[in-house]
Amino acid sequence: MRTRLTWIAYGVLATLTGIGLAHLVAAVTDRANSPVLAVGSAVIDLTPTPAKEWAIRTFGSADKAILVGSVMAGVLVLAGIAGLLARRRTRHGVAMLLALVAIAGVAVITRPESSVIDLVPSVVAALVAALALAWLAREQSSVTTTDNGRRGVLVAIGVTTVLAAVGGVAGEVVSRLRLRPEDVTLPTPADPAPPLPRGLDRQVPGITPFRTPNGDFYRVDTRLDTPIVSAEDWTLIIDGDVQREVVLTFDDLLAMPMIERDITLTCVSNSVGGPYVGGARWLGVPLADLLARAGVGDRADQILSTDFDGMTISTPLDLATDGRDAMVCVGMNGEALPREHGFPVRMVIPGLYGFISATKWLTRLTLTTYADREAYWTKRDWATDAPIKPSARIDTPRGLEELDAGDVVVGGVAWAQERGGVASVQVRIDDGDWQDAQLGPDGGDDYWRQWFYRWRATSGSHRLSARATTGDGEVQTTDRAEPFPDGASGLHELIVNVG
Ligand SMILES: Nc1nc2c(c(=O)[nH]1)N[C@H]1C(S)=C(S)[C@@H](COP(=O)(O)O)O[C@H]1N2
Ligand SMILES: [Mo]
Repeated sequence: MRTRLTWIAYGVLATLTGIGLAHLVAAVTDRANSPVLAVGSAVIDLTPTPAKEWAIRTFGSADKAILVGSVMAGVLVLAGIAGLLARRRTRHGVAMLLALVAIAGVAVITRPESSVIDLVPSVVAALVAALALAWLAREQSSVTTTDNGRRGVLVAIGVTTVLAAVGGVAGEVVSRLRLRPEDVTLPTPADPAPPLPRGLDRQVPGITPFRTPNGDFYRVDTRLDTPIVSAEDWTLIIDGDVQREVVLTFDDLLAMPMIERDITLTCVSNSVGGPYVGGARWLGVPLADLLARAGVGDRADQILSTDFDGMTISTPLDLATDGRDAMVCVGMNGEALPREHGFPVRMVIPGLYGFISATKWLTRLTLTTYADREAYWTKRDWATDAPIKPSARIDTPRGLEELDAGDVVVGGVAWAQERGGVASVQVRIDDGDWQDAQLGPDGGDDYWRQWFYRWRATSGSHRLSARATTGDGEVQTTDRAEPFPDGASGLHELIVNVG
């Protein structure tokens, strides 16, 4: 009995060594070719949909781990049998291991768009497992004949164990660093945005660019680091008050029809005239499509979104589902989301400040109530309902700038998301009348608008003010408010000195 167990263990150990090193080789090339994962994916593909849905319902987000675990268990049982066979004749055990790896090879090569190169990890697994078993078998046989044999067996066991562990662990570490933003191929939107018109960027020196480049986009979050989240392991869970829990992988999300929208994001902490606002082109799945998959129950009044680290943001369900372009985004200005801005997946909802809408590194959407669950900023007494307040910002000239008398171009941006966009911007010099500024091109109601005003500056110190009027007819309020608890208001005003 004891020798049988020993041989079973050799079969298992040899197989783990092969699988471990193959996992590492696959991780640096294409993780999907790792033998265990390839067999696991094949099992998923061959499983009928009702069984798949049962597994997701029953195991939730653990379903992938359970699947990989089951495949591993099956493989190791067969590996144990290979070990037993090797006890009589090494080549029978080796043959069985090769047959086992051949299953993985078939799983790899039958994947769509696979090529012979994809078989490399399987070949590595086969070679390493066969050599390891042969080695263990040889050393084991010599134990009975010589006294030195025992040492040889221990060396063989030690070396294979270390190789198996190092391969497996290094493979996981390497693949976690993979599927980085630059590795993602974004899908073509089913519903693309019209081309963004050329802005006033060149015409008005000093004005904010019409589109904010990703590298210049403001960043506001609670983190000290830039989170490294792998798209490979990412899942989105939709749970809580839903008819059925939904679990999606990154590939599942990429396979859904995407919309593309130009949306100006704004932070509630932005003071009047401040820098925490940016305009980008977002690519993502309509939030409504995802919620429809789950089927929202009738108790929920809040979408509680959770990031990869457990940070929570709450969004009023009625606002998120009132027909605005709420989206779960994978792309920003034609690229995968930069890590700073939520890679691999974030929310963007036009018209709501980011702290109640724009969850980065998103992993979970929970349909719940404000009575039941409090998000991070709700606990800190910020508002739960915080539509973006319309605002005009003066970008040029700068406050306290020294100017020459004569023609001065005053310019900036204004935003009025989900309020019909910016209908007009007006400028006032000192206590004069409000004068209409000229608007730049229209990028849609959820996008900001550039504007400029030609001013004949006269000597002396002057106060410049700007205000926006929304497409819905609302004139920007002069009431001053600080950012806490639901956003700053009041006019952007600055003083310039004309020589
Ligand atoms: N996970 C997470 N998401 C978050 C935050 C955060 O702290 N953690 N900050 C929010 C706030 S306050 C804003 S204004 C936006 C800013 O998005 P950006 O950094 O991409 O500009 O992200 C939101 N999403
Ligand atoms: Mo924010």
